[in-house]
Amino acid sequence: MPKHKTYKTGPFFERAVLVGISLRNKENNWSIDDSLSELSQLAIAAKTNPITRFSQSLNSPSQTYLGKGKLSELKDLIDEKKINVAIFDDELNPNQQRMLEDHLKIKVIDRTALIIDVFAQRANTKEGRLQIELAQTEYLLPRLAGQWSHLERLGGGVGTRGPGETQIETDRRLVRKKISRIKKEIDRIQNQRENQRNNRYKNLTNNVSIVGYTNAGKSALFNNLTSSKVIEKNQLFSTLDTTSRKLFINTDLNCIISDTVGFVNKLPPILVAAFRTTLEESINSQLLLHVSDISSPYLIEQITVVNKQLNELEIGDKPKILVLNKKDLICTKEYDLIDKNIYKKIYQTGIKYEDIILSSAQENWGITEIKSSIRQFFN
Ligand SMILES: Nc1nc2c(ncn2[C@@H]2O[C@H](COP(=O)(O)OP(=O)(O)OP(=O)(O)O)[C@@H](O)[C@H]2O)c(=O)[nH]1
Ligand SMILES: [Mg+2]
Repeated sequence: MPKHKTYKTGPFFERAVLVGISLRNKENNWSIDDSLSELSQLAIAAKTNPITRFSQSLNSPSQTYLGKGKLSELKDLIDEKKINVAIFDDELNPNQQRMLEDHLKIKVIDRTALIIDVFAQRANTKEGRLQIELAQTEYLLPRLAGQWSHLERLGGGVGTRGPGETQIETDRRLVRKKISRIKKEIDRIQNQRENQRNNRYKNLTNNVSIVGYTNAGKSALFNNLTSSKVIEKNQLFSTLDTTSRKLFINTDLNCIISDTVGFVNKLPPILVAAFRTTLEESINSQLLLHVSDISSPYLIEQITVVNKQLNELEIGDKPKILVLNKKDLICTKEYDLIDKNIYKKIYQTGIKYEDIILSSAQENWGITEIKSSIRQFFN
C-alpha cells in the first residue's frame, strides 16, 4: 500500500444537497444563506455539484441534526433530485452521521470532512499530505468501531478521499500509533526545513507573516511585495504550504515574509492543529500582515474569524497590520470614498492594529504604504 498516494478520485461531480440550520440564538452574524453559499464554494472546490439547499430554523441541532418532519422532507428532496451526497454545514457527531445515513440512504458528510477533502485534493508537498493524513486520521478515530463499512457501500468520492480511509478496518490502538508516527514524521520534515531556513536566512531576523481569510488576496499581495509567482486563484484554499521570501524594504532593512494557508469560518480545530507546523512561520514572526477582502459583505465577520483562529494558535496577541485588500472592487484610488463606518466597525471588534492600510494587489495600490508601515514597525 503506497503510504501517501491513496487519494481516490471517486465519481466526479456527485450531486449534492447542502443542509444547514439557522440557530435562533447564534453568536455570529453569518446568515444561513451566506454560510451555505460558502459551503457551496467548498463543495465545488471538492469537485461536487451542489444542486440544491435545505435548511431549518432550530434552537440547537437535534440527535439527527434536523427535526423529524424536516428529515422526511429532505429525504423526499433527495429522491426527487437524484442526490448522491448530503453535505451538512456543521460538524456532525458520529451518531448523528450514522443515523442520518440510515435515514437518508445516501452518503452524509459534514463541513469538516468537506474541508479535509478540499485540502486532500490540493496538498502537493509531502508535509502537506502528512498534515491532511493526520487531520483525517484524527477525524476518523472516534468514528471507527465498525460503523465505517458503510463508506465502502456508499462508494468513495467526496469526503472519503485521502489516506485515512485505508485505516477504516483497523482498531483504535493502531490508529493512535499511526497518529504518533505521522506527527513524528512531520516533526522530522519540519526540523529539516528549520535547518535549511537557518542557513538561507542566517542574518535576517525580521519575520513578517501574511495571514487572513481564504481568497482575501494574500498570495497576490505576497507576489506583489516580493515579485514572486506563487499561485493566486479565485478559489478557496489555493495556498496550503507556506512560502517564504526576502522582502526588501530599504538598504538597512530586509525581512523574511511568508505567505500562509487561509482561514475559513468554522475551520475544523483538527485542521488548525494539523496545520500548526505550516503556520510555524507565523508563530515565529514578530509581525502579522492580516489581509482582508474589503469588498466582502462579511469583512468584519471574516476579520473576527481570523482573529479567533489566531488566538487558538496563541498568536492573536502579536502586533498586526490590517491590510484591506481588493479596494479596486469598491472604489477608485481615492481613499475618501471608503465608508468611514468600516473603520468604526473594525475599532468595535476590539482588535488592536499597528496600522490599517487600503490596498489592491491587482492594481498595485498600497504597496509602498505597506512597506513603510513594516519599516516603521522594525525601526
Ligand atoms: N480585484 C481584485 N482581485 C484580487 C486582488 N487581490 C487578489 N485578487 C484576486 O482574488 C483571488 C484570490 O487571490 P489569492 O491571492 O489567491 O488569495 P489568497 O488569500 O492567497 O487565497 P487562498 O490561498 O486560497 O487562501 C484571485 O483571483 C486574485 O486574482 C485585488 O486587489 N483586487
Ligand atoms: Mg493563497
